[in-house]
Amino acid sequence: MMRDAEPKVIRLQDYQVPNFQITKTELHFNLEPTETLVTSKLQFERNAKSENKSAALELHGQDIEIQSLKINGEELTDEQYQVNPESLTVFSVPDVFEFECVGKINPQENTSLEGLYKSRSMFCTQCEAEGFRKITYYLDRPDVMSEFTTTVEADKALYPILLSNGNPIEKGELDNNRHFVTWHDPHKKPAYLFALVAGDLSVLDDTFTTSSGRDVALKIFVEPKDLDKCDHAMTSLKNAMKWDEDVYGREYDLDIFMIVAVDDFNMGAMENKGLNIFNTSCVLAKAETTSDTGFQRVEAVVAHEYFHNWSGNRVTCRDWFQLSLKEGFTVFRDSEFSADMGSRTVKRVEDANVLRTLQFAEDAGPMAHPVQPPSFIEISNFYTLTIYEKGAEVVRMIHTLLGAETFRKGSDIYFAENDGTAATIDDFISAMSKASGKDFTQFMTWYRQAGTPVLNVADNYDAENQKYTLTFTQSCPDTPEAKSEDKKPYLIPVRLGLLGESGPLPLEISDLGISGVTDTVVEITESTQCIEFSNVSEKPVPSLLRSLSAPVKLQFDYSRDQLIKIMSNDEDGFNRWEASQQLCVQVIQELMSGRQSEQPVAVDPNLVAAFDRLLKDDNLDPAMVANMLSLPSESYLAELAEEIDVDAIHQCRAQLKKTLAEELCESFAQRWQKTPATVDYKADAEQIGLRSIRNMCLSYLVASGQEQWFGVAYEQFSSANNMTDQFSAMSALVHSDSELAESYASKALAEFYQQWSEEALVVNQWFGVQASKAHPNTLEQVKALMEHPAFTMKNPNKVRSVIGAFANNPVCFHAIDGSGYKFLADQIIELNALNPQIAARLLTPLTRWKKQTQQRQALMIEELKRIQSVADLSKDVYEVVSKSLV
Ligand code: 0A1
Ligand code: ZN
Repeated sequence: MMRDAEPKVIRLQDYQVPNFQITKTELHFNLEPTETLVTSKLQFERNAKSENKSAALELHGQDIEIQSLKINGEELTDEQYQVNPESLTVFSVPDVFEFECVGKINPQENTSLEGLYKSRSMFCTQCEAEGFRKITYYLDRPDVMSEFTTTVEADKALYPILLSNGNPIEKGELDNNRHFVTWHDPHKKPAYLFALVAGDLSVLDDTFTTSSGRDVALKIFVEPKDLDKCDHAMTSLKNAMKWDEDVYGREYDLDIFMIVAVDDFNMGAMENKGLNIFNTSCVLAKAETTSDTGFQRVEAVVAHEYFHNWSGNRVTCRDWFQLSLKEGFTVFRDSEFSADMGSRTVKRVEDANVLRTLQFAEDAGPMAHPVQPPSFIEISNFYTLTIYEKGAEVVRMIHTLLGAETFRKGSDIYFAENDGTAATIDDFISAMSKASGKDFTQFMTWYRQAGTPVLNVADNYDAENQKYTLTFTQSCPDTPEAKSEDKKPYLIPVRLGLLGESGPLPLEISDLGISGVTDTVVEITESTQCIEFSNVSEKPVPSLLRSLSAPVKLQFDYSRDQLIKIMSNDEDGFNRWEASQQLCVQVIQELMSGRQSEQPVAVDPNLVAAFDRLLKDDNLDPAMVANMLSLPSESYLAELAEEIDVDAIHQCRAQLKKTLAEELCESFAQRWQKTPATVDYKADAEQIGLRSIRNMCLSYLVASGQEQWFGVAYEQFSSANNMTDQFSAMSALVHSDSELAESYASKALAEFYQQWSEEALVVNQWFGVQASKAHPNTLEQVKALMEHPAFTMKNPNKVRSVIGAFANNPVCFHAIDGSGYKFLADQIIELNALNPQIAARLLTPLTRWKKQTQQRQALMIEELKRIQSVADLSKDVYEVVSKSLV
């Protein structure tokens, strides 16, 4: 059965200021797992800016059992109000009044993980974007900002720790072994930044002295068993606090900053004022249980949430169409922080990989939307790679165009002008424009138009006049909201240089007044535009879009020789990596055409030779060598294809890996041997680089199929003193397609589980590696894993590591009998009832049917329709399914 009423579309153009403001919010929680009583006392005032001076009071609220409602102390009678499934209307109210509500909610049964819910033995909250309305009736919109005072009352033995935002102002004992703590947050905030935690938690304590000399208490709360995994998060937090003072002049503004780790969480973490709540996967780390990527993720997420204290909390968003105002800017901030803490080029490569495989695919799919979306049905569906990563790229372009100093001036103006308010993307741009005098009119296209622009470049060398010309042509493909021909040209900053025979050539662009440099940024603003370089003494190789200076698809017809030249000589480390990737893409595509025409081709020996030189290069940062040796992922190759042949991509990529492994076996072995295993684990750039090159070599050596290397990998697996080395070795064995490797792999998998069965996050990794194996038996294996005692559909991390990993395992998910699609659809239908946010997110791979072969398209559409026909489809799933079937 289809749902009877179509959910409402919310539009930016319909924005209206709120009719009321809430000056003070006083909350009292009486915590009980199935019957929590929430009493709220709200001081309302009509909003002077609202045009409707006699508007009724309309509050958001969901799944709340009303016990009592009062205005100015008088109980409301039934005729005075009306309750709907998602709102409460009080028909007639004065201009200034106190509203009191007592409501009953059931945290135990709240499996959506929005609002107040239980995670294992603890109570916690998630209010962004619209979860607060599941706690109490409220104006749950970010432009209603209020001062909160919160009293949490609970059983003292079960919940000795009671937390909320701000500073603790009172605590005490109560009858029946209960106790309470009252918290006051002096900073006005929207309800989405509210948080509450209650549990039996251990704490890691530290302090930070701010630049103006104030001491801030830092606390990380975790379950007692995890107390030994908090040090890295604490160090990251202190580094982030210092960095935000140094780079942005932003000081922390409360006496206490708290982080709590919870096991059941829909996203990575949440920036609630003074009380950040984290998915355990983004806060816990120790050498034995956490890989290098895990350590880096903790550092990045801790910093991200901390940075939100200014970009998000002090200055928040007027409405959810401004989401990228806080998210894009904060991702840009955290990625610069990570670059400063580790290796800048490596960080840029990692970010570019995410952007180009995942965000570009989103921009080409049915849910494509601008960085500022014009409409949505369910805002939870818009916490996307476009809002976060593309939004960060847009801020990065502003930084590139303005330069660090002017950008900082702009950010100071932005914070000063908007402090304590709910702002818009236009406010941010206006501050940047004031700081620089730059006109951002054309630049706004980045916020308003969806789709990844294509930047085609052609060159011409006029030897006689020593002139070199680059012709740039830009276009943007069709997306759901607009046709290609109706799209406006972007302002694209292109960082570039020219390579000559013996090094970088000096750049002279007289039209732009550029001379004497070897690296510059040109602004492409027209659909077609030429840049002319003078005094160019030889035909150069252009190094374009250095550091990925704009989130576009660059097309330039590079020869392999030119790519090899950039790969070994460019000043820009990012473009050296990029050239290695393009070279591999060309070779894999050549193998694929050979496969299609049934005329097998051999791997280009030039690539083999280039990889050999890389392996022998001792001057290059080992982490970069590892990145350059890392073949483009199957999903990136799929993103580049017009029609996706998952099997051809998988096989040709594997063939290239095997060929490189066989032909360069000796070089891989030498590099592996001469790179020492790290002894005292540190998650710093140097050690991470060493482990990555060593494990990259090992993965090739295992891919060579020679049994001796299976033994070596198994030995590394058993003797490793850190998770990076242990897991890389096991993963290489699991992903080997050699039958001989199977016994090593299954032994490792069994021992791994034995060793780590008590560590939930490690077990998730164990789930994930098995669900991502390209093997005909994987679906059966995944079904078996779902019966494993450690698996539960109620925990998002488990769901992601088994079902999510499978849905992103291209060959198995796209099995030609449709079994992968059917399996995923079944899980979505189950999750739709349990946790709509996770259901909608997990659905993504099924919605990307347009580029699949016809046979697969039909099977995918059939499953999407089956999901669409489910009764009680959540708004979340409804929006994604219906948009993907247009
Ligand atoms: N604002 C958080 C992410 C977040 C968003 C939504 C959530 O629930 C729907 C939870 C967390 C961040 O950017 O880190
Ligand atoms: Zn964020």
